[in-house]
Amino acid sequence: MRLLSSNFSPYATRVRIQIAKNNLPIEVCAPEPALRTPEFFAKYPLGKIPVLELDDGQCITESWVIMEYLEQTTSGSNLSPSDAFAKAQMSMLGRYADLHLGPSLFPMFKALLMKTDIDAEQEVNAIKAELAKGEQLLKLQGDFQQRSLNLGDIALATTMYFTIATPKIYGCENILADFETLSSWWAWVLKDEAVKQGIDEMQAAFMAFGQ
Ligand SMILES: N[C@@H](CCC(=O)N[C@@H](CS)C(=O)NCC(=O)O)C(=O)O
Repeated sequence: MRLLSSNFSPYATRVRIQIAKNNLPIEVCAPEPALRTPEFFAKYPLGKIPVLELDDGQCITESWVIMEYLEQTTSGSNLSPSDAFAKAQMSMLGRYADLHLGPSLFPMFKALLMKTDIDAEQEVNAIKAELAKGEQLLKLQGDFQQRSLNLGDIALATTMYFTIATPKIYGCENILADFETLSSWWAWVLKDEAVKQGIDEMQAAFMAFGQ
């Protein structure tokens, strides 16, 4: 199997973290054909990475779908609870990352990439409004320190990296400052070696972009 990936991508980084955690024999490579080419779209119709190519040439796209597939096909993995409610809680973290927190960051991230003007204060407030939801969601889920790290944590961690790093460039030193539960969750996930390594890879790619 091989994973079409980029260290800059929070979505691809989630899958690389899972690969590292389970020591999976998956080759990680750059998108090929190149992204945004007709050849890429012809082969991978959704046009995005990550893509997991199976040994028989079949492809799976969408990071969460890839992660669930790998979890189901990896014997002995414990990144997804077997209890249905615990699993729903895990998925809520993943959905929160992709449908709430991530989109709140897009305008600021896009302005950074395109070097266009933005009302940074307004955007920071929009991101904080979504962080407030995540803070409450995590609180209601009980003590994360009492359970093991799961796919939801991994998905949220890579989105959280950009949620912290992007506003910093616009002068917001610690966007998590007012969110006690999210701050301790962030410190907790970073204690995991594979998560830390994935975040470090993204950070290096993000820093290289700014130079
Ligand atoms: N919902 C998708 C999002 C994937 C995504 O947006 N990937 C970006 C890289 S971070 C991409 O491939 N963009 C296509 C492009 O840059 O043309 C997932 O979870 O996999």
